[in-house]
Amino acid sequence: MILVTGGAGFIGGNFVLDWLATSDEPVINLDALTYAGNLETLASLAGDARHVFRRGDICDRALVDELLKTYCPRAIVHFAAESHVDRSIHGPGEFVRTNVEGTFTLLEAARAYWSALEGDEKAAFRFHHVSTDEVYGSLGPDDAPFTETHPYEPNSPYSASKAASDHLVRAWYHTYGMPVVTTNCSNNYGPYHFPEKLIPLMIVNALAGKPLPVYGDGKNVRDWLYVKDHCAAIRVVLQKGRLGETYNIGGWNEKPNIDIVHIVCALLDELRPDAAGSYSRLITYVKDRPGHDRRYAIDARKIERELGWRPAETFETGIRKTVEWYLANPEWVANVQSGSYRDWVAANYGDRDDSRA
Ligand code: NAD
Ligand code: TDX
Repeated sequence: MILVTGGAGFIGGNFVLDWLATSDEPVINLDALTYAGNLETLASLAGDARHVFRRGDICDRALVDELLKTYCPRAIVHFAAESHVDRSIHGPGEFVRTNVEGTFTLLEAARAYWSALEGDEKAAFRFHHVSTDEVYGSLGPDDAPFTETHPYEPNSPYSASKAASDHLVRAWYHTYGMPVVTTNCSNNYGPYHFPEKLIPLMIVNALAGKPLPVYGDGKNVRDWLYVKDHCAAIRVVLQKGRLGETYNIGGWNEKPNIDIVHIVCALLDELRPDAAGSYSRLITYVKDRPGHDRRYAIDARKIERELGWRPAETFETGIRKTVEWYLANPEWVANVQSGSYRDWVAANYGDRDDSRA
């Protein structure tokens, strides 16, 4: 049994689906179901006894203690977070609460649980912290990609809160000897991505004939990785990553945002032609994001060399799969956009907790 936090979100949801497709080891999935948590992503697991879902907050120490005591997981894979940079600019408090306080609460609960384990069970336990390349700050055009020893220079409330959580995890290793590993991954894309993020937003807006908002000059660079490659990397690190280490995960796929938007438009032109002409006509330059990091790029040589992980998808194959997935799943998108997936949560969990959305 493994305990996954945030397993109803984009990457956590893909991870749970992938995990149960490749292993019979059960998952206990702890997720608060904020605006970003969507159990429709996990609908294919209905009735599957290997997946136990528990709605709850990672800041709730009593609940985390209860789950650890009841299910005795051999590992915790910690995805739960507030994840959207623009939201962090307008409301940083929730980012500090979930990303910093929540990680602290999990670490303390895990430490108490792990301390009481014995023998092989104690030796096998690990706490895997899922983090981001944004903690390293912004690169200039000629700078080398981020390695694991790059200084931390977070610039947004989101990246600062993730950096703080990374530091807590590191300290719990050095101070208490907790068996932790941290991974710092580049921008993910793929199925079940909430359409507030660049790639899904461009797909759904284009299909609706709405403007495609590009921040600033569109030349900010992100390094893109297909979400299932990230999930595979986490599985490998969980299996054989060295304790106390950090591993960067990325696919060597740097691209300016405007190029991404053109690629999405070209795929839609091919797969769902619009009588009004190319979707690129909808591109609209808008005001820049405050403190917008110019460039991220991941040097993934450590995980490749030490653990033998390599991405299976190129950007070309991954982005085609992604656009095809959104075209094939209009209901998932419509339910997210209309908010009706929240009603499903209310019907199944007895309340409509939008206070933290
Ligand atoms: P997401 O926003 O799609 O999902 C986050 C999930 O966490 C949601 O299901 C939400 O309900 C849950 N959650 C939020 N607050 C919670 C709380 N207090 N208690 C319990 N559950 C809570 O995020 P994502 O894009 O899937 O990111 C997952 C993790 O991966 C995050 O830690 C993020 O920092 C990291 N990451 C994301 C990317 C990316 O490109 N999306 C890249 C690198 C790292
Ligand atoms: O409408 C938009 N227009 C636009 O130009 C949006 C939503 C974004 N952008 C730009 C901003 C970024 O340069 O596109 C780039 C990608 O933006 P996001 O999708 O918001 O992702 P980013 O800010 O790079 O952060 C993402 O990757 C790292 C995730 O949201 C984080 O959780 C992860 O850690």
